[in-house]
Amino acid sequence: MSQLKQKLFEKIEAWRPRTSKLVKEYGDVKISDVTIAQAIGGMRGVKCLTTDISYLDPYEGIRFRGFTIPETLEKLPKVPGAEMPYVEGFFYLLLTGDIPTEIEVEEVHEEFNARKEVPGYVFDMLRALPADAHPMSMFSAAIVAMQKESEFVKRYNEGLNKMDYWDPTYEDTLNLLARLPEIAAFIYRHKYKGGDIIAPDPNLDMGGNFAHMMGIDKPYDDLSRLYFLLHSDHESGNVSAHTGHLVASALSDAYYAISAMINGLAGPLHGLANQEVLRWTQDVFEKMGGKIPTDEEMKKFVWDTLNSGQVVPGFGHAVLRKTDPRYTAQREFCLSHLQDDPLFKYVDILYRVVPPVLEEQGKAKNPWPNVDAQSGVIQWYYGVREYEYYTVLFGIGRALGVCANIVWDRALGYPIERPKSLTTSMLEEIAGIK
Ligand code: HAX
Repeated sequence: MSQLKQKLFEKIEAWRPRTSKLVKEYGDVKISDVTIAQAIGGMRGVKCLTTDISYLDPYEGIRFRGFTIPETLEKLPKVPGAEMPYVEGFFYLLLTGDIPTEIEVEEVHEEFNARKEVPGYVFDMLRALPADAHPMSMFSAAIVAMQKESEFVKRYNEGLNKMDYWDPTYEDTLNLLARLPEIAAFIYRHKYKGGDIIAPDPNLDMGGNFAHMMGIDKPYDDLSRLYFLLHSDHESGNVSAHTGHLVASALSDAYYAISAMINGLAGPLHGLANQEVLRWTQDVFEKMGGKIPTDEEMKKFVWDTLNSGQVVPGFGHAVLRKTDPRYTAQREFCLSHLQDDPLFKYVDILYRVVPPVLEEQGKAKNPWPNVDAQSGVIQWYYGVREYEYYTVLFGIGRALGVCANIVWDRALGYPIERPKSLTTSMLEEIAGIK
């Protein structure tokens, strides 16, 4: 058993009694009431999921295993000569809850290296897809195509004890995570660079290797590390994380669950918002003839969007009630690497202009920028100008968090998810209308 798996096993053994005790002895304790507005309105704020991988405070933002983004960036071992930590070490943190040593990071790197070979049929299938297939549908299809490799399915069919479900789930998730960067880079180079594929370099860490396979020079490696880390997890209730958890709860394997997660991420109100931000910003850029708009001019573009019944992409959030610290972390990266970029200046103006406009409009509960407001602009700067590709990058990151969640879901024996529905008549009756 690898060091990581052994450590995880010890953590699982220690954790299981906590969950059993809560269910057996405190199962009747109420944590939430549900209103009619919540039942109709997307279950906003209903506390009915459990995860220990991350927690989202509305005013503070995300904590990964208890650590804020600045703490996470500061505490994790860094790639030599780089500003950002190893993605491998970050995954170790998500999975075990502990900050790894350099040696432990190296072991995760070795684990990924041993598992990273992408089956040839995945590339054949991607080549056979229509030229105008969206990169997210290509990514999802590539993942589900590998489902036949599932260790979980093999072991389940042999008669696996429920207590051991986590073990082949761990194997599936590590195999999958090891392959995602190469699949994603293949999609990019196949679709946009005439099929000029760059082979992986096993000596590089995950972020470094991804930048290498994309064919983009430093500091794109650091940007990739930051990007994967920031997008990894946002507790369980967002569409992508929840979809992954939900599908896996039926004991569908990690390939099915992560492919489904990617499909959820591909919605414009969720992960696709990063492409929408760039589309929107580029549109303003063209209308302005490349000139930097005044705050008043920008305000008009924002109002035009709102008045035509559309959302301003990159702003607002279902849980957050302040500027997303994932936005802030990317902004800091921009300030040190692309301060003078005209599109970055646009984003900066939007940061000043949009929140008061949304407040004035009075609909959005959170007028502040979210993770997607800044990310596309950085990709554009480093030459990734095909903005429909951006959500694939989000998907690599999100897979880290969802995979860690799925392993723990299986370890703690979380059951198949099945909330109860009511009819509209029943709600009317409860409300006393009838
Ligand atoms: N622009 C215009 N209107 C907005 C808005 C925005 N950025 N954000 C919220 N609103 C509107 C909502 O559409 C809603 O209008 P209706 O009452 O007419 O339906 C109203 O304000 C109340 O919404 P809310 O309670 O504040 O927000 P929700 O929890 O319903 O939705 C969203 C959260 C993120 C989907 C929303 O803020 C939005 O559409 N933002 C723009 C798209 C975006 O940036 N998505 C990415 C979010 C981060 C993420 O998940 N990344 O993956």
